Amino acid sequence: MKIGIVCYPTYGGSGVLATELGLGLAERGHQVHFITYRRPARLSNFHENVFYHEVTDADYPLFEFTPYDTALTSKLVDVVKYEGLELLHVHYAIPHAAVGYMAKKILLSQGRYVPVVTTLHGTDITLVGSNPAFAPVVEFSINKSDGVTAVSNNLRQQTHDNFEITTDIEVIYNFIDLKRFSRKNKDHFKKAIAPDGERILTHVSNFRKVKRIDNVIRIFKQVQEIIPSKLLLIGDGPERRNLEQLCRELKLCDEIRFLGKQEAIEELLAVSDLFLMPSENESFGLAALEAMACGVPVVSSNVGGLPEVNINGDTGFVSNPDNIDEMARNAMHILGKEENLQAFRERALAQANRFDIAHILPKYEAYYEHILTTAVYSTNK
Ligand code: GMT
Repeated sequence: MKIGIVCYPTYGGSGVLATELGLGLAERGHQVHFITYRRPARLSNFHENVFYHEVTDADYPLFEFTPYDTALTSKLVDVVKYEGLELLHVHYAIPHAAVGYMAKKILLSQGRYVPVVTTLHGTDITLVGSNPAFAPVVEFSINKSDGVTAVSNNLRQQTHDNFEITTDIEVIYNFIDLKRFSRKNKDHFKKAIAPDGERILTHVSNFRKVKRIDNVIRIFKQVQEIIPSKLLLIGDGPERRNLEQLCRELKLCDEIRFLGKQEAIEELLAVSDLFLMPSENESFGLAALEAMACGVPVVSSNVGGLPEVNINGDTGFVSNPDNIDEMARNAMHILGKEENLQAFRERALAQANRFDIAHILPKYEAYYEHILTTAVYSTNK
């Protein structure tokens, strides 16, 4: 099959998932065309079945805001036509679902039909999508997609709660490639980070408010008062300056390392003992799943799709987002005894195995087939 994938190329779950999906499809013999404004972070190596089309800046002195949506639409029309794409899969509804719809209509006016599948990732429905500045377009373009998937049952439900949805939403969970995350021996990293055998707690995100990294630091503060430990903060974003300030105020600068954006996350997860994700909002929590794939238990909030991924009392614990004390107690329960930690590690890994690419990717292939056979050329969508 020839598939076009539209996503954000930035450091964020939807882009990571879309890129890994494209690479996985290419491995299985599909031809995959990524269409976006920058080469996605995880699309670094050459693959014979992978193509990349950059949406170049359509800038002009008149524009205060570059009309990216228009440039992306034109690029989609072009790539579908000249590369013979059979299906467009757009990740993150804003603005991609509307852009996909527009491209489909332009192509239809030229006698060519390409169905559009939209994958909802989270804030495109919750924080951002429900904002009146976007909501009417989000609702319309979801309903006009030929296929819609959501990354958790909770996100599917939230979509129904927030919008008038007239189309079916299929839940296809996010996935990881367990082979990539299988725990590597990185003892030299461990020695460098925790020279006296301290426990290593980790958080990975795009450092936005919704991730509540201030609470990561506050949970860690309680833990390290009882259990010698270090905290790795991986990623970067708008909250970083405030967080560095908080570390100084709490006098934790020697125990916390800001590592910035990292490509080989699996090497850092390989030395981690616990992953913290106290988010205010999280439709799935791909970063938590990546940790579990390295056998790292998770202490997280209980919002959104997190309880579908992190099983309370089994792969870690879930709590109300602001219950820092409970999250700190749970972290200490896991880290306090070696046998506890080992048991949580094993169960986290077993749970991650259920989300392996080998199980999930065929669900996307089957869904594409279903859309291709049911969507009709003269569709009113
Ligand atoms: O909104 C974000 O945090 C970024 C967003 C993205 O598109 O990168 O993340 C969302 O999609 C991920 C991949 O499906 C999910 O794992 C995250 O839980 C989700 N984030 C939120 O819902 C806050």
